[in-house]
Amino acid sequence: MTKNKMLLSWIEEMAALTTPDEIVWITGDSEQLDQLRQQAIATGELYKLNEEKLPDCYLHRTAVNDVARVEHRTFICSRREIDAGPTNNWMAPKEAYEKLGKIFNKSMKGRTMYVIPYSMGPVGSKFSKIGIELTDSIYVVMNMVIMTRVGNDVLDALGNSNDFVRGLHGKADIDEENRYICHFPEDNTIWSVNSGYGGNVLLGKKCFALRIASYQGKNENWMAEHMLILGVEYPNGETKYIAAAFPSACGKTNLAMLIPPEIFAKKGYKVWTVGDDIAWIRKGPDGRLWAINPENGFFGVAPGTNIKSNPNALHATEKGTIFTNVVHNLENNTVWWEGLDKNPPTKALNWKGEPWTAESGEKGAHPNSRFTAPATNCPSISKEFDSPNGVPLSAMVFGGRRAKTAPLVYQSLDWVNGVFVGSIMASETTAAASGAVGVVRRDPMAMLPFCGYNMGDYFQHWLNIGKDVGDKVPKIFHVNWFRLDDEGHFLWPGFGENLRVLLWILDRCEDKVGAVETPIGYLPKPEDINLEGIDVTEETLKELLSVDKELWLEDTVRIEDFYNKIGNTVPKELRNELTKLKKKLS
Ligand code: OXD
Ligand code: MN
Repeated sequence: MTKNKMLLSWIEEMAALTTPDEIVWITGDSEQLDQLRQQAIATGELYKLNEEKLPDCYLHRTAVNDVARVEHRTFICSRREIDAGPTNNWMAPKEAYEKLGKIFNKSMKGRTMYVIPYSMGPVGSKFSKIGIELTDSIYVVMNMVIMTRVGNDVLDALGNSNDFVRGLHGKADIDEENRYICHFPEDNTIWSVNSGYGGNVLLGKKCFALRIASYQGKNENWMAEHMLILGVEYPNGETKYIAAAFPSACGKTNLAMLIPPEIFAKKGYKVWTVGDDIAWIRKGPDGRLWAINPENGFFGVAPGTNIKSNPNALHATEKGTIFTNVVHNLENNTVWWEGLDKNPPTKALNWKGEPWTAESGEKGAHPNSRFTAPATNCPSISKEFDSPNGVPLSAMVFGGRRAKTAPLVYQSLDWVNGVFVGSIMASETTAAASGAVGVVRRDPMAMLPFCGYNMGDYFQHWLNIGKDVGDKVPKIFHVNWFRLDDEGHFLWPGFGENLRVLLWILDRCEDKVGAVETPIGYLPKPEDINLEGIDVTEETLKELLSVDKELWLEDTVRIEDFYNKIGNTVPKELRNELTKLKKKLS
């Protein structure tokens, strides 16, 4: 298997702690995976769905107390508390190892420990990093096989190197009171215990590819970001790439898999999906920033996904997919969720496995129910998806859900101002339909729950990258698809029509169109957003592009509070940007 002494001795140590009956190395071989699936089916951990309608697809139900990421149980265990910073939960490494060590102690007795060698990014690419996850869950093995590149070739690529992330996951008793997701950035280590839910246990995703990787990126001069990556192909065949960060539940997967409106499709525009959640970004040989999607699949939210909202995502789930906490349609042994279609099954089990009908008035699928689908299933997957060199970024986009404050789109003045724009990102939490302005949650670069170190140092890292890359940096923009009129209606149709905004962004990157300078940055001239074939009047567009100085001034107060909460690690340059903005607004 491997002669890597560091790896073997670490596994020995973890096995001595958790005392599994057996240790099984995941080779990537399909026969082995088949065997494990059969085993999981026999114990009820996986349920095999209709082979004709959903080939190679399975249903899984988590424990009722274990349905989402647990931010209050997620810790950054750096040696110094200041290095985790005030926006993260912190525990001293010694305390964390001791506390979790007691919970892990003998926790795999009577179970098997699976050793999953996985690569984040194409195996062998200079962007890529290797992790080893030890777990007692076949569900985790099956998900990791979809979400990452798993198997013996990863061990070959690792060789005798010590450069791998050590992940230990144990289901233990799925006890909420003793659930911990601990990250030790200085040790390249993640320990996760007492959960079986995706985001807490698929250690390659948020734990490694964002929290640990953001720390690695700071030390190694690259970036790990909570960003989708998409390519816009022009009728002449040229493709330009955009990376975009939005807080959870703002439609990243939908944007990444955008279907061009017919009027653009007819002209020959296409949109290609490189990634829907995470981007690893570094300077390429040409001096520009290049990005890869380190994942190999989509761990998407099921409810709301349908043939209209996101046909590409829906098609991606038609084979080789694991569904978690959705409705089990007993009529034909398939799955269903709210928002899939208007025909809920009449004979069905809800996400808890109880008999359920839509008439009960209760939701059948858990709101955070998920599909784990291979990226290659997605009809819009980019031909560069597997490229070891990644794709060059023309633009970076930040966004949030703001009823009134942020315009449809604006461009930052330069890189430093763009970092400022990312650092003040925010989203409103309440339902938009009522028209009420919701509770604003600041979520810089959509990284608040995912940055593995001090947020102020993270801002500084962005500034450093800008200095290093110089004038070849991508241009930075902000979008808001969720602007409301005074009656609480969305002003912008969203979905595929967002391509119109992306095209303006790319035109700006090429200096093809002018702009209007405002206190917050450059806004489109209304005539530069193509409204051909949609029901958006010029008047509505003007409203979408308006900037209410009073609201912005109010916002600057909250931004200052937020900066003060982070404290004196916030770079001086960003404080200067805030001062300049205030001056321009008043
Ligand atoms: C996710 C999230 O699951 O951001 O991707 O919460
Ligand atoms: Mn995410």
